[in-house]
Amino acid sequence: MIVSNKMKFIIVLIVFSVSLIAQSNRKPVPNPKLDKAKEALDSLGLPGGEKTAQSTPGAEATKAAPSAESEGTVIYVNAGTFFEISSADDATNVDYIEYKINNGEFQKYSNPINIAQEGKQTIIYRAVDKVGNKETAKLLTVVVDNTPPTVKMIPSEVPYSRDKVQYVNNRTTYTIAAEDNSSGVKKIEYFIDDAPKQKYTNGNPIKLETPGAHIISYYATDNSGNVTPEYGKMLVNVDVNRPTIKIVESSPYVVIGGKNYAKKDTSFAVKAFDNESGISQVLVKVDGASDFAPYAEPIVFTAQGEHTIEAKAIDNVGNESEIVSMTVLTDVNPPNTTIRAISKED
Ligand SMILES: [Ca+2]
Ligand SMILES: [Ca+2]
Ligand SMILES: [Ca+2]
Repeated sequence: MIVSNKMKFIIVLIVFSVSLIAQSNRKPVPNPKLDKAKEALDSLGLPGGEKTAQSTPGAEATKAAPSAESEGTVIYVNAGTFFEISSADDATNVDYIEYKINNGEFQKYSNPINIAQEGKQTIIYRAVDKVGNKETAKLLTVVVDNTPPTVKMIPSEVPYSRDKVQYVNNRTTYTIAAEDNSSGVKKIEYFIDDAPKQKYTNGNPIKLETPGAHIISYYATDNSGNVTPEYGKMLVNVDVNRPTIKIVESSPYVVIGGKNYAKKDTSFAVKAFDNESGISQVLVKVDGASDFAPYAEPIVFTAQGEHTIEAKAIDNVGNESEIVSMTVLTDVNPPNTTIRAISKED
């Protein structure tokens, strides 16, 4: 799926005059980057049919280095970009085109230029006609960037790892951040499972509400067209199910007058279940306490009378169970037995 941008062959046309002639077999392919380059060239204010009147040898030395202000629009390219220079003359034809990269020496132009070295570079170029008129040199500033952006995903809550599965709830959101030190990040894209890719908008984190396992794949493109070669991938399992919970007595109740009595030494265990992220906390409220407290071990009542237990559980991604409760009567007092002597006549 990933096409290395180094594989892309892009020709940027640098046009000296209005006579744009396709001289090369290398036809520019329709490409946004090419359009961008053309826009950049347009913005450099390319004159039509310009022909310098200057013919004094040696005078070009000062003209060959335009001032920093004239660097104009910077275009971002990568090592797969080629620059084709063409020129036309209104009378005596072009003798030759020459160019130099940065502070190098002028050299005759023959084939499209490729700059492999990363960083900001200038291409200075001009042509000379058959009678020796030397064009005022022009300059194009390019930033060669061959390094793709780095990209990372930041979930709003840290997923809970259980048996090598990362669990999240359906309230978690996902922010994607990309960095590029050279040409800058142009766009971030992502797709969920096999759905079509979407553009990621900063400040608008991704939501994942459908229960079950999902993969968010994400990557970024820089202004030179370099794409993160290996997509970032976030594998999560969305747990939307509340835990289940129950209170279990250690012995069956004794029912007297329609009321449940606990047998002596009966204990009450709270049991919670969650098949996905698992149980994080079990909380109980005994005999109408004001707050829930962590449940540690089975509860035994030692005071005579009515008792209540309320219990709830929370799973590892924060889903809370419903609250279950039970009421029981305890009788901790043994019977009181008496004996008396009775006469046979009675
Ligand atoms: Ca880059
Ligand atoms: Ca759950
Ligand atoms: Ca009793």
